Amino acid sequence: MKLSLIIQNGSLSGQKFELTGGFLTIGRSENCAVRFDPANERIASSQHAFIEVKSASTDKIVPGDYDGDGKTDIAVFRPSDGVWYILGSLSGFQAKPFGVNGDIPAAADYDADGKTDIAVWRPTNGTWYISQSTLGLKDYRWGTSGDRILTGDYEGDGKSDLAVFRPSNGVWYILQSSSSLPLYRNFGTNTDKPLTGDFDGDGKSDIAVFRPSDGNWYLLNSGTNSLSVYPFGFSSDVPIPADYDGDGKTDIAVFRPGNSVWYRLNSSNGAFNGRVFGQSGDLPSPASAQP
Ligand SMILES: [Ca+2]
Ligand SMILES: [Ca+2]
Ligand SMILES: [Ca+2]
Ligand SMILES: [Ca+2]
Repeated sequence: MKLSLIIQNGSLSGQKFELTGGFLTIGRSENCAVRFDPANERIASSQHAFIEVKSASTDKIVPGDYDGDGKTDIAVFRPSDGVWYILGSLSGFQAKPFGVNGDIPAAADYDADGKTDIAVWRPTNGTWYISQSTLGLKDYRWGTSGDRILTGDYEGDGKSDLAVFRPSNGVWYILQSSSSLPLYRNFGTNTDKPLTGDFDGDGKSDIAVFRPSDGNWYLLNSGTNSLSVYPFGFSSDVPIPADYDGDGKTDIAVFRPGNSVWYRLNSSNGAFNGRVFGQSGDLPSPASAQP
């Protein structure tokens, strides 16, 4: 929790103060004091200070190419009002109501027209609700409460498949879009972080997990059906796989919140890359970010 203070009037009007803990004194005569205790989420003030407290944003980052111009668009899903706010690189700003509070955003290209479709998965009934940009509305029940959704094109027909990972049994349940046939794979454990991406570059999404307990990435390459293991990252790292070097293969990458460094392993040449970007409390947002 962080305290954000904005002075509303007087000689300091418009000034902003941010506190993550401790004591702050405001004013020329130092007659206004605020104490903030984040552990107990308590705020106290003297001299009748007016306090504005902003809680952390609950928006979910949902980048995608919604307008199909080949550029990723900035977008968020706001659970509190069920609205998608999209800043299209071609189409500009739009706000589209789709989904309700509690839904998990599942934006992907389900009808293979090159545009990301607005979609949500509802844990309470295991149903996917998809607003396909060309083929229209579609809903389908796949998965159950407690599952983790992982959109991707696992059989390579260009359409994103409905896919969930069930932590309780370590099974991936994939509904292949081309044949409507299910594909089940036992891969991963309860405490793994399930991931997907095309790590071997064959045009099909690969099943993968990051295991915080040993810092290993376990990849099931779709091209050869073989296992690859890469030690990369600490238990507290956030896995952020994406194709950073642009060779068509997803690169292994993590964001380390403690020092705001993006670390990655380039798939093209195996080179290690570390770069500071962002600050404490930021959410990393590669184009492949999974909510
Ligand atoms: Ca775009
Ligand atoms: Ca597919
Ligand atoms: Ca692949
Ligand atoms: Ca790459």
